[in-house]
Amino acid sequence: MVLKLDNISQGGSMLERHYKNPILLPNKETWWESGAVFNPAVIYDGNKVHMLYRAIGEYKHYISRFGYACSTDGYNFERKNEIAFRPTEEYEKYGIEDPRLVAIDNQVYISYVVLSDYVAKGTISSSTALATTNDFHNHIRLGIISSKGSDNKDVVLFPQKINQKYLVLHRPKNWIGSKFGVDRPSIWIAEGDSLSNFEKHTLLMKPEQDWEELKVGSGPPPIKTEHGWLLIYHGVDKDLVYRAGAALLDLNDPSKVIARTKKPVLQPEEPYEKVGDVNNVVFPTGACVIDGRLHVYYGGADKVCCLAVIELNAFLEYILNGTINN
Ligand code: BMA
Repeated sequence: MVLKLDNISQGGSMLERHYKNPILLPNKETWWESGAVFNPAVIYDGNKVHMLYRAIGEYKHYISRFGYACSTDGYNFERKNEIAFRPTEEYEKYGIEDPRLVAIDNQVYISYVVLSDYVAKGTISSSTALATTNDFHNHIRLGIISSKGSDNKDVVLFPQKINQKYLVLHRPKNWIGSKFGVDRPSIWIAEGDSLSNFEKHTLLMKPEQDWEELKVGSGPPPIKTEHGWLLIYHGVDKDLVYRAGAALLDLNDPSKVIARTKKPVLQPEEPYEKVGDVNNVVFPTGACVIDGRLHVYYGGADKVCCLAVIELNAFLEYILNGTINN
């Protein structure tokens, strides 16, 4: 494994983009995904990578739906023509966005952003809802799980209970100010006896570097490794450039951050990350480990789905050492 250290020291991306990028493009043949397909969630069942991705078919209302695609090699994806998950509830009226997939006790859960207000009103407040599925086409909705009025996105569940509790990471946009001990939107951790009611909210990670100056939010659900829970997250700088960073959380007490990269591990460099519906965005939302290689799935410029890969062990070492030596 050759780490692209020169590239990193120049502020480049450490994760290696797949040569087939973008791995999913808008499909002009299908109205609901003709405009953009991005921010993909994945789950790997040991045989296939299942993907739910956000799709845009029109720009007047910009309402998102989810499509489904699946792959046996992790990068050639076969998609279905029909919509996999569409907004039907009042709280989803103006779209469902940015799915995250996780399996807990062999049950697949989808956490996803819901918009109940028309985006163009300018006073959008986002919530996050949860659903289960057994086939990625039929869903059982469990309702909104984010705290009322918290304007919450980037809500991800841990794939198992820890100390008998379910754990969640979330990014309440308006939990800022002296009462919250943080002045910009940050990543919080909370626990619950059920998946619908979380408590003991604790600040986990706030913006620290220039590249994450405006806000940080979780990417894919954390992945369990021997060195801790691996969290890929995004940071937004003052020019609204979205980059990705990585952190390791303590295995038994994930409210403890044991390491965090100072430099981004992926940042917009390729044309499909620099130019799209929103320019200069890499937005990781899915991850899995296949044959020891971490696969990170991300949206490029709110337009296409992409993949970047790295040897998991080398990456963990980098996160641990990078933090210590920097
Ligand atoms: C975030 C989310 C994502 C989007 C990103 C960049 O706030 O809305 O869906 O990819 O902004 O535009």
